[in-house]
Amino acid sequence: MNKTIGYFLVGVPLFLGSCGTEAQPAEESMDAVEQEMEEGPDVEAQAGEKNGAADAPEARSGEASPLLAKGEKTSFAFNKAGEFPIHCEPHPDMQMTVIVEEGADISGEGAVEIAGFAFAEKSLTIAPGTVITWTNQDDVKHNVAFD
Ligand SMILES: [Cu+2]
Repeated sequence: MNKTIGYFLVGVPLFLGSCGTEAQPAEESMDAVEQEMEEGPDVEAQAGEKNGAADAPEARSGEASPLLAKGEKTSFAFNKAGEFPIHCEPHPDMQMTVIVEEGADISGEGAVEIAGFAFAEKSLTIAPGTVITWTNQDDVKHNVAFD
């Protein structure tokens, strides 16, 4: 009995010791795996959204959406840093500016309502790669045109 207990007592610290040293890297790698798994679906979701807005043309001067009836949407991808002045072709007084710069709070995707003969945002600062979707809420047709 004593030999068994002794062996057991000796064995436990060894076991704990080996377990302790191995457990931490294992947990770290598990965290890394979990983070990768967490990032995985997000990346896929973003890719999916981009695919969903894959039709979204690159925002650039001279580009313009079709006229949007009430409830219709249009999307543009902003991949390059810079300022993008926007207006509505039937109503040139309707204006806004999208500012694209690294580190902006808005990334991935953003939305702007068009209502009351105005873009809901006068100025919108977004990170490169963001897709902005405009939705017309007016009975009158509007569009999104780049100066
Ligand atoms: Cu308009």
